[in-house]
Amino acid sequence: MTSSSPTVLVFGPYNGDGIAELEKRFTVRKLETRDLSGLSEAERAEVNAVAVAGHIPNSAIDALPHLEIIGHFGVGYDGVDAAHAATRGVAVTNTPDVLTEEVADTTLGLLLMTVRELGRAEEHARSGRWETDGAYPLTRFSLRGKTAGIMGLGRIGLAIAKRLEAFGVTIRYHNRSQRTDVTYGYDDTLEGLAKAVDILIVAAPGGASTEKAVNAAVLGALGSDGIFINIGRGSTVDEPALIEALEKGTIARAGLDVFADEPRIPEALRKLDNVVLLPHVASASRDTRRAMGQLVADNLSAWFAGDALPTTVPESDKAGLTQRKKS
Ligand code: NAP
Ligand code: 8YV
Repeated sequence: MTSSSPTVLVFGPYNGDGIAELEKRFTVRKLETRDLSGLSEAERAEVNAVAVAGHIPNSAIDALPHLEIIGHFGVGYDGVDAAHAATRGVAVTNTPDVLTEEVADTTLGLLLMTVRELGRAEEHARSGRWETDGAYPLTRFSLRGKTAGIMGLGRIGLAIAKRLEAFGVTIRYHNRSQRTDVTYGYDDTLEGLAKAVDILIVAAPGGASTEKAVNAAVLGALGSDGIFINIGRGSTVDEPALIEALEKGTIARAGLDVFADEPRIPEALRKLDNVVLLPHVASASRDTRRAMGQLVADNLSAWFAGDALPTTVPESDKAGLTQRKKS
């Protein structure tokens, strides 16, 4: 890219195809760690945009004097304080829609692994135990006749619901507000939803409004035959309470793609055999990650061209940061 093109700082680990896409359009500087101390004052002053997957602290936003926009690689932008960015006139974009179907597919995979023990059954076949020990035991659970409750019936929640309908599962949901465009049963509290269903699925964003929302009371309401699935954010669950519920049989099983302190998963959780653990892979196909990287780059291109941003977050919309002011 020409030296006159805007400078994009890739802040921390980032998808390889996404970096290649940025390099086609911008001057790119990569920072493997989430730490600006390696950049001189002059180098910080060159940065016009940040591309980040996950967390950027406010101190880093504040330390980049010519920062105009942050392109977040991921739809859930709880790692970026977009309201703080707005106070500095910095727009924030995310990557909705392009990952919705992939994440919903993975959720169904995780649900089936959890309910029908497919990972353990596969291991039974692979290890030769089928031949030595006989058939894998019948599973305690089946999807037949079950009701699933979705916390967060948004883009991904709806795509999960559509798939569950095809599986013959009845659907209920809890959002902060009832939707007018669906006929699924609505519960105005999470505990109420947990009480009404066999399977509780979290597809809501992280952040303050959902922090530890799935707590001991919610898990108690789900009950001893209850199944819990989380593909939203680990912060939405009180993880010690979940571990205790799985250990004591307060709920039956869980399938988790996200954790409170990734990539660390508590030992107590890893040793339980009534939980299925995935390493945050719901959107992790090369095609989908490539589409996400493209959307980050498209947002940055639109900004520097003075065009309307394709996918701003609500905090930026509220601050009127949807298009670069013509100078
Ligand atoms: P979305 O379309 O904005 O949907 C979010 C839904 O959550 C909305 O229906 C919203 O409804 C509801 N919600 C928000 N705050 C809530 C609260 N405090 N209590 C209850 N419901 C609440 O977002 P999306 O594209 O479906 O993505 C959802 C989330 O999935 C992301 O934010 C991200 O955290 C997670 N995700 C995870 C992966 C993964 O790899 N595991 C991949 C992609 C996304 P109301 O506004 O009416 O409450
Ligand atoms: C991210 C995600 O891609 O989009 C989200 O909210 O959680 C994933 O799709 C993953 O966190 C990598 O940044």
